[in-house]
Amino acid sequence: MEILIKQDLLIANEEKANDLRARLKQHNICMLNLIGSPGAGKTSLLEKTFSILRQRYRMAVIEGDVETDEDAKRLAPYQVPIAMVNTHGACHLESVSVEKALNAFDLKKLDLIFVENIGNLVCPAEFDVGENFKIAVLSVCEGDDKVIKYPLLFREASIVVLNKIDLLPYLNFNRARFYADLKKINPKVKILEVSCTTGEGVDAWCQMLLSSHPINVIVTSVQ
Ligand SMILES: Nc1nc2c(ncn2[C@@H]2O[C@H](COP(=O)(O)OP(=O)(O)OP(=O)(O)O)[C@@H](O)[C@H]2O)c(=O)[nH]1
Ligand SMILES: [Mg+2]
Repeated sequence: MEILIKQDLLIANEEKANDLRARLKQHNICMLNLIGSPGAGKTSLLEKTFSILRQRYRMAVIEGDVETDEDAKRLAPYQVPIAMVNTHGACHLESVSVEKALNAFDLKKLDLIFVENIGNLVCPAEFDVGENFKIAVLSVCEGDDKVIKYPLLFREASIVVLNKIDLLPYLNFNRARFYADLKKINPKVKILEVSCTTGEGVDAWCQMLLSSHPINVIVTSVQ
């Protein structure tokens, strides 16, 4: 057997992601890739963000899910353009499906695009989808050991949003350990504690996105 073409899928994904980043840059758009376990609070964070920032930023969301339009329906009331991607089994988004989603938007009318990746703490971190920054969303319910057990995402993330802090009194989540592990593998990471239920910390998250163009804000805050 003679193999004429052997293409590394990860390389092909990366090349496409670089093209997407360049295209977004032409439009001065920042794209943030939200990654976290099922139920960590990615959609809840988007709900809060859209309700606070939609008058100030022209935002859109690429809503990734294995099946259903449940999350897209939750975000519909905020009147932000939504492109839904159902992977029908795949545990992460790839740049080729993000490209199709981007084609659904009028990029001239956007400043900020969120990608809600498939609920999964492992695979989405391996695939560049053309984002400017990866944002890890972890809820305190998942435990303080997740940084060392699933290091890739926490190493790659520019920001870690620690969600559900309203539940801390009922859990044995060790904040000091979580911070120490995170700083060890990613010294520049910015950590934001929030509760999407009580709203605590959500202003700080929005303020960070607001202070100027998100690309500048995040780059500054992680240096
Ligand atoms: N107590 C508490 N519950 C929260 C908080 N944020 C989200 N939840 C709840 O956690 C559940 C999961 O939240 P989602 O926002 O759907 O999580 P997700 O990360 O989008 O989940 P997938 O899309 O399935 O990966 C929902 O019932 C939320 O109401 C929080 O800060 N505190
Ligand atoms: Mg969701």
